[in-house]
Amino acid sequence: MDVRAVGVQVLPGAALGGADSDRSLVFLINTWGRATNQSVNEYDIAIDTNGDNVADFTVVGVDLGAVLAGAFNGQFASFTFNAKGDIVNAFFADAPMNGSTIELPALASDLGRFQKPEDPIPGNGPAKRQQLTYAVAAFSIVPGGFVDLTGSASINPFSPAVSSGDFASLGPGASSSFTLSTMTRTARRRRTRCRLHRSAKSRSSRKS
Ligand SMILES: [Ca+2]
Repeated sequence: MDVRAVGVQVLPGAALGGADSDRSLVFLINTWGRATNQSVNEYDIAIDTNGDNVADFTVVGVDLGAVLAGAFNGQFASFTFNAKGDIVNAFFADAPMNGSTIELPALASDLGRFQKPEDPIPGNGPAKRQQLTYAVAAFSIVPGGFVDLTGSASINPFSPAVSSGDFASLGPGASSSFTLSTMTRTARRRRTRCRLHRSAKSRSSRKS
């Protein structure tokens, strides 16, 4: 259970039964080694939504039976907990046997992220407050004793820097195409300038 890479896939809200205005998030963890069944491990994704470096939600990949019935049953699930430790939502995880990839679903709305009106500057996208920061702590349950911690990364579910999660159903011989969207360097610079402008503005308003 040595974590190799972590990322997030953003899908339409409907993919996880959410509203069109919501977003389905799939946290993906890849490990260097493989597990016969991922129920021998637990993966905690600490999610900070207000930038104070304290987790406001935790998406936990863990054995379903262990959480709901107090006995392991070999099915891997994704639970979203709030800061009080209450279960907000749960989904079956995708964690193939003998595999090294764990996919943990969660709805953006369950993490307190909702679509907001566009910023007043055209093309600047939704406000930065929609961003969430995540980091992974992986624990070995069997044999136990191993812990792996990652650094953190941030994503805005409503305005990710790179599009992801495109898919299509194809009949025999059919084809389809996708448009890959990335935030351009100009857009990133424009957003940064906007933030700097706002900080300067809030500093000057505090002085007055
Ligand atoms: Ca926080």
